[in-house]
Amino acid sequence: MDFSLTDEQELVRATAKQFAHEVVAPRARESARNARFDVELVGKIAEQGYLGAIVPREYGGAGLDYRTYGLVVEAVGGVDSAMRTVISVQTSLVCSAILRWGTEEQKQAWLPRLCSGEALGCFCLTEPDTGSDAANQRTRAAKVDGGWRITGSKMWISLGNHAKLALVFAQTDPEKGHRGLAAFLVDTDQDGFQPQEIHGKMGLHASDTASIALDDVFAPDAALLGEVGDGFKVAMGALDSGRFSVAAGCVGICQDCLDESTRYATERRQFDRPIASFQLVQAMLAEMRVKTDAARLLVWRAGWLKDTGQPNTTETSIAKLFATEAAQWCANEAIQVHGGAGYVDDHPVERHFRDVRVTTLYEGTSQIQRLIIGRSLTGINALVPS
Ligand code: COS
Repeated sequence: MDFSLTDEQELVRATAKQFAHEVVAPRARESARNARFDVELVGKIAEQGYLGAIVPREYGGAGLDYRTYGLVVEAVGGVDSAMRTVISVQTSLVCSAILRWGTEEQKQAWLPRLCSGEALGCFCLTEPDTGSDAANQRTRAAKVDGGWRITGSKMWISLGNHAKLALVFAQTDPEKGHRGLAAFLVDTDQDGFQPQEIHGKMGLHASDTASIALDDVFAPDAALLGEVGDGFKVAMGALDSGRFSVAAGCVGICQDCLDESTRYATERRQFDRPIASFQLVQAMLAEMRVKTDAARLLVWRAGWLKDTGQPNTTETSIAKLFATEAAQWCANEAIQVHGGAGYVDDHPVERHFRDVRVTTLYEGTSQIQRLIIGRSLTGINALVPS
């Protein structure tokens, strides 16, 4: 693997960093304080081409490879995880699934609108009683004339209140287990699609998070993504992309914690000298640097595997596990370096500390990533009784 970036990657990275610092960062604190999902800013992110970064240009996307997409996600994730979540969900969970499984008609119908930001998409897998055990969907899809009727409830759905398109997973035949699952491209204007905002989150206050009731929602036959029975693979494939995106966003958090802590430690004086001169503070900065570099290299490796068409589920889980845990650690240490100043939102590390907490939970907990890595080593699926 070549670690040097191409001229194009350098340019995309520099542009994304500038956009993140000049356009996204100045709005992040107020949006978080007011728990405001910044629709206008989502539009600006779309104009940059970031909502369909990996979608080919023929469908309205930016046509980037995964490594370059990761640089964009890192840049935005370094200043605002709520807006980074929009990119991750729209691009990795929804667009990637349509790209991989969609018919030409489905691609033409949705990808240009998703890439331009005209429509937002949400990924409806998790349910109140179905989290890690994703195959165990309680939502049911029943065949009717011309389509399907879907009934159930979904939980923790990012963009669920604003989405025009919902990628909904449902069970068509409980006896078949994960092989009975199907994925549907549901228009959220359909009767019976009822999202409700979730309040009281620890972080990601500026992110739109919904619970969704599906009450006999109609999806025409043309809305089926893949075949009946493909649903679980649609979900897992999308999560391979989504986990990459979360990991890249967490590299951004690591880097920002390091940058902010280094700046603060250099300016802040105690005992007549900058606190950066104390070895114990330098040790914290050094450890942050090590974790940031390691997380970034793991993300780049996963991206390189994706770009070269190689299997990457395990390496993506390794990147997601390491980068999310590293980002939590860095955010915690960054507050330690900032002292009392880090406990209020004058400094972004306060927001990073709250926002990063969900990253070891969503798109597969750290425990699920370890199970995936463990089974790749042993060939034993710990979830199947032996
Ligand atoms: N890509 C494509 N197919 C995959 C896949 C992947 N990454 N991972 C698994 N599959 C396929 C398997 O090949 C298998 O196919 P067959 O039916 O042809 O044999 C099928 O899916 C079932 O796989 P598996 O036996 O591994 O399923 P398990 O139920 O044992 O475990 C885990 C799956 C635990 C890995 C999965 O449920 C998971 O990732 N859970 C976490 C869910 C999650 O991330 N939720 C967050 C929601 S988004 S916020």
